[in-house]
Amino acid sequence: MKSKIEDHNESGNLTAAKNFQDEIEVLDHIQNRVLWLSTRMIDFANNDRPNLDGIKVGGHQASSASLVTVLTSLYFNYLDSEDRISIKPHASPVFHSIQYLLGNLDESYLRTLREAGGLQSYPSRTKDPDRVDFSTGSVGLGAVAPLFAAVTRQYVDSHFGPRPKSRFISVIGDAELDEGNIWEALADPATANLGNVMWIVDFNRQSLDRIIPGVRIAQWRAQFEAAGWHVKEVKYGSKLQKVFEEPGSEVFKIWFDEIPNEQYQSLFGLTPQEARIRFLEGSPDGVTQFLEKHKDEELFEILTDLGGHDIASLLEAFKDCDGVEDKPSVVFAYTIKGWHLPIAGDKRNHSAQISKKQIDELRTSVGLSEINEWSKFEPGSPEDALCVSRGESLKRVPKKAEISAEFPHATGVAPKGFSSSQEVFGRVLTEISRNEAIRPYLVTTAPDVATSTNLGGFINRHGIFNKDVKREWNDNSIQKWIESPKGQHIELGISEMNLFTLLGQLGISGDISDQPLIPIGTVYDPFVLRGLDAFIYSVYSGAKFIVAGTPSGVTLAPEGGAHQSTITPSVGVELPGVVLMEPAFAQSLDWLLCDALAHVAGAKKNTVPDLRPDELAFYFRLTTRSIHQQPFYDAKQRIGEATLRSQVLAGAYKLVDGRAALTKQDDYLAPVVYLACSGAVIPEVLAAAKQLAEEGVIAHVIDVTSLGRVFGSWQRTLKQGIRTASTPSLPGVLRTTFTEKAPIVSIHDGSSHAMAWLGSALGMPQVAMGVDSFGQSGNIPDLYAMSDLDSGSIVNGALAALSLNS
Ligand SMILES: Cc1ncc(C[n+]2csc(CCOP(=O)(O)OP(=O)(O)O)c2C)c(N)n1
Ligand SMILES: [Mg+2]
Repeated sequence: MKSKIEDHNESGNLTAAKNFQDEIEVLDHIQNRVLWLSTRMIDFANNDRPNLDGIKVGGHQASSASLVTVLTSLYFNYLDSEDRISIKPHASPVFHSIQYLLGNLDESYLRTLREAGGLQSYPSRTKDPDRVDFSTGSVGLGAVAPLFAAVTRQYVDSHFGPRPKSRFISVIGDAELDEGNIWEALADPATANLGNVMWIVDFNRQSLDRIIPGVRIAQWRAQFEAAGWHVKEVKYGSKLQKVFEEPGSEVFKIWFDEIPNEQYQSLFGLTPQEARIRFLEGSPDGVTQFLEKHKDEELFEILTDLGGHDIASLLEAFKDCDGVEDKPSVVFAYTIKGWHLPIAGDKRNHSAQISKKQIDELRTSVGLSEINEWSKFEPGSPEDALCVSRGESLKRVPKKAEISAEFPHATGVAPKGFSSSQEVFGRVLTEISRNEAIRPYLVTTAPDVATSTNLGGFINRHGIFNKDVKREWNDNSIQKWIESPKGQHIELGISEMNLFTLLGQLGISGDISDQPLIPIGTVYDPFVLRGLDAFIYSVYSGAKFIVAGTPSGVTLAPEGGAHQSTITPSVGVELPGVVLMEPAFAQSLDWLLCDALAHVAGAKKNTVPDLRPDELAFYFRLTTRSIHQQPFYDAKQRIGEATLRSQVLAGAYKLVDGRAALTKQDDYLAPVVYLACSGAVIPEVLAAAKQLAEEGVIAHVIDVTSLGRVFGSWQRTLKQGIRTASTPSLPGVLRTTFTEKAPIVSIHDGSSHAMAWLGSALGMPQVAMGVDSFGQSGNIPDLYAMSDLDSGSIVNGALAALSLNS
């Protein structure tokens, strides 16, 4: 893909060179307008818009100015409609200004920065009015998203035929490189050799608090190169380059490259005369003499002429990266934080805003007045013509790609004796992949735990994705992991951040690569928290996927406290867009998983109760603990399959009817208690229910298959009550399971807190039992006993609940 500048250059004649110069001039005018609009947009939000709460609105004029040249060069010359780009969070005003000039955003939005329903503080796929490819905000995450989008595209091209070529671009802040997830992403073999990836680092040598100490470029360069990246520096603007061509300039260049960041940055706040003295402090012999011929003002211009603000140098560097097709590229664009603003280079400029007087001066300097300050370029001007033509050529026609397969209610994997939810999860996946209408869209991934989370069966059948066919050196008849371009499992190294980032990109593949997929990831449940930031990021980005956290709770008992999870249910319940599922029995898991697969696929048929737009990611919290399946079949016999299925999908059903279990006496006299539980701890609960029945207590056992859905339903009816100032009605799932007024004991192999709200919903006393301290190595009975989750303690919990009710 050639840039227009490249065409000019290649023609190699004077007219082309003149055209090139003309175009640079037009781009220069555009970047000045972009600088104005982005600065004023922030100024307006803070100073002109009525402020109702007295809180500073904020916005980042300096961070935005830093990227004005880079983003102008990209959007008004380099990018193609197929390219996908992630923008540094604090440059969102620049992005929106450009979208406005390109004709993709109405003028009125320019006055809505950081206003509810207006332009978001940081680019947001789901909340901004203009098209954002990748959300950014939590630094580091948006930076790596395009890298994993490129992995996804490689997968899509390989399985569904090549899409039109895209370049995956990240424009990131230099301090973002401090985030560990960046280096985890680079280190993973899955992200290697992607020639269509380019990162542009806004190398302004400043973070939020400070000037970044020392000179770090050598270290960054070495780290990128070690990861197999092509590294390009755009350090010098044309004025500097010209001086470096002068004889005797070597010593000046050496000092310019070696001067510490802090010393260099301090130049910006000085007068030209002071700046010369400061620059020369500590310089080697010869620099002072070499620079004598330049007057102070001229020298100041030279010293502050960095490549990241030189359009031609930037475009040349991007072109150079296009030529490198076998590895990702990173461009270090040396920039000035606060470029062309009075706060340029100031170490305190991160949140600084220029004054009204300075705004007025800036407005005048770009040839605008208060009357036309938000205008686009004069119709018919070369700038207007370029805006219009670039707007046209960057238009993207979304392709409507859908998965039209019909999904079954169940695969029929229904073991009769003992089985664990983790094992059944693997079997359901393998089974559903026999369906040829569904199989092509399934893609699994795991951070080095595929075998231990039961993905082995699926991988044996469908292989590992590798863009090249790999020879199998060990002939293992049990584990056949064939690597090929048709493999459907993407194996990752141990990085849960990479897992959730990849799931997020696979989950928006319908949008980014015009091919929806059904992504499924597995991870040890305690390490969900290790990838939590990327989990949140992916769901905030609107990605749909399934993830299994397994094993969970303290059931990985011998592995000790570091491998046991307690607070993950709360994460699953509380994260917007995430549905926590914790089915204990095989058939309930089969129903829920088939339903989740259909939902992620966007299939309109067979989803119960209906399409649920607020459900994006399905988080199955599973276990390796084998439990006997018979109690579930007994419940099915009692309730009927269709009703039971709809209750399981809604999130809860009555596993044991305490009245039916009570045989010895008249039940109308007996006390009633609800034992509400989820997952692995069910055998202890059933044993407790039996003991209670023997003691004349009616103990109903409620198996909560999806705490997420039950909580979601309750929140909906509660909010409805609040909004209409009426008594909240009980959601159907709670009405059909908790049919009588009775105290509740919740029992969970997780923090007691996650289920502790049930009593308030039902208006009854509750005793919440769970795991509220770090575990240790042991066996399940020992660890459950330590947390009072053994059957005897549960009986005592029930008696406590009854006494609270008396
Ligand atoms: C994960 C995370 N931690 C902290 C912040 C707060 N923060 C916002 S910008 C910033 C510094 C960014 O510096 P850099 O990436 O170099 O961007 P610049 O403003 O210099 O362009 C910090 C710490 C954040 N947004 N995300
Ligand atoms: Mg910076």
